[in-house]
Amino acid sequence: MKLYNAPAPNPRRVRIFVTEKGIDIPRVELNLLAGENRTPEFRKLNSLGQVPVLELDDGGIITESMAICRYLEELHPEPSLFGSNPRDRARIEMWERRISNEIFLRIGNVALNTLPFFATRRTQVAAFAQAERQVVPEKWAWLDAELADGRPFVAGDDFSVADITGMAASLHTRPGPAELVGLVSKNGRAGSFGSLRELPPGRRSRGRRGSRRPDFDTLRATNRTCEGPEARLI
Ligand SMILES: N[C@@H](CCC(=O)N[C@@H](CS)C(=O)NCC(=O)O)C(=O)O
Repeated sequence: MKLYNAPAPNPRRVRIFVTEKGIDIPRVELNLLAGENRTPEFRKLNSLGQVPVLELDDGGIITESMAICRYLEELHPEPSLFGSNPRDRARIEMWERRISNEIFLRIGNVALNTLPFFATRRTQVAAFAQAERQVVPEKWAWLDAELADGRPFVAGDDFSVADITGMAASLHTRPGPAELVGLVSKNGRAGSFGSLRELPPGRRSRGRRGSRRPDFDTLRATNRTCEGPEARLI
């Protein structure tokens, strides 16, 4: 098995997932800036020219971060990150979709429509970027209010793939280009997604029942923000 990877938000979701599962998948690192994802060879793996891509030992290909994660969940059911009963599975899917649609993809839309990197790859619509930019803080506030009931993780008692999408949304901009500044809630309950990374993987997804998400402000005050450990952990 091989994971085609790059330092970008969707591959990051898979990297966090793989880290939480405690599995090791050889990676092929692609340089997106150099267009290594646009070559005819890579397009044979993914006609959209995007990462992540999982290449199986029999040559089969799986693209789409969540499809890759679901496949890995089937192969390695423990610790469960998609839920282990019908109720949890539905709640986790619900929260993963909500965070993805309401926040993660919107920040992505700002990036796609403002970053010079994408200018030669697509038609950028500045007004759309601006509209999405305005909505993102409202959505973080919405999530913050949802989490006010004190649940330890976004879909309930356990760390799940929904938290991973929240983490990836938080990490879009840390560190990030100027175009994305201000799109991440660094405070409050939603802000603590970023700091989930501060926990060793075992603490996040194993034996975690009853544990609480760390407070982002505390971590920031002690200069343990989430920028540093990312390269090490994921
Ligand atoms: N829906 C896909 C999106 C994949 C995607 O947008 N990948 C980006 C990186 S985050 C990419 O490869 N962009 C390179 C490009 O468009 O040139 C998924 O969930 O995996």
